[in-house]
Amino acid sequence: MTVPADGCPGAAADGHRLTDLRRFADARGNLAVIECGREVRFPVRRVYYMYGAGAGSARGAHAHRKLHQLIVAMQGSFEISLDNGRGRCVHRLDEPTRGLYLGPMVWRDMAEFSADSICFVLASECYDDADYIRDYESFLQELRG
Ligand code: T46
Repeated sequence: MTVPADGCPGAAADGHRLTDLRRFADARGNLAVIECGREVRFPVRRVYYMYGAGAGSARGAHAHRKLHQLIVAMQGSFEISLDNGRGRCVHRLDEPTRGLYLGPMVWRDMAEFSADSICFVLASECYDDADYIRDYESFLQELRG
């Protein structure tokens, strides 16, 4: 699958987008769907999830050079702060039917995890440590090209 420049239907030029997932509710409960070509427009090559957050846990503090991801709070809640070098914003994820698409070159910091939180992530590539930028000044320098 070719990843479009935005990586996600309607993604803003700032490299991220909140997207509502399709939900099918009936007497048995709820079923939510993430389908390649619809909710995500990147090939899903990896799935990972974080759970068991301790009080005051902080994660992230990096950007990715090439990776596209969709992040969902499958259970509980957490905050994710985003910075594309031109502006910053904070999102609280607290619904299993809301996904946050993150494209390349967006700095992210995650905090305020509820103890029951499960942060579920679909990623466009297998794990590659070389794709991470973990120093904020280096991130800004790479953005400036
Ligand atoms: C991201 C945010 C939202 C692996 O071996 N394979 C993997 O696929 C991942 C994701 C991690 N790891 C190892 C690497 C580290 O030794 O797991 C350890 C913890 O990873 P990290 O410190 O990168 O975790 P976070 O929560 O800071 O960041 C993760 C993702 O790495 C990152 O891509 O965008 O979640």
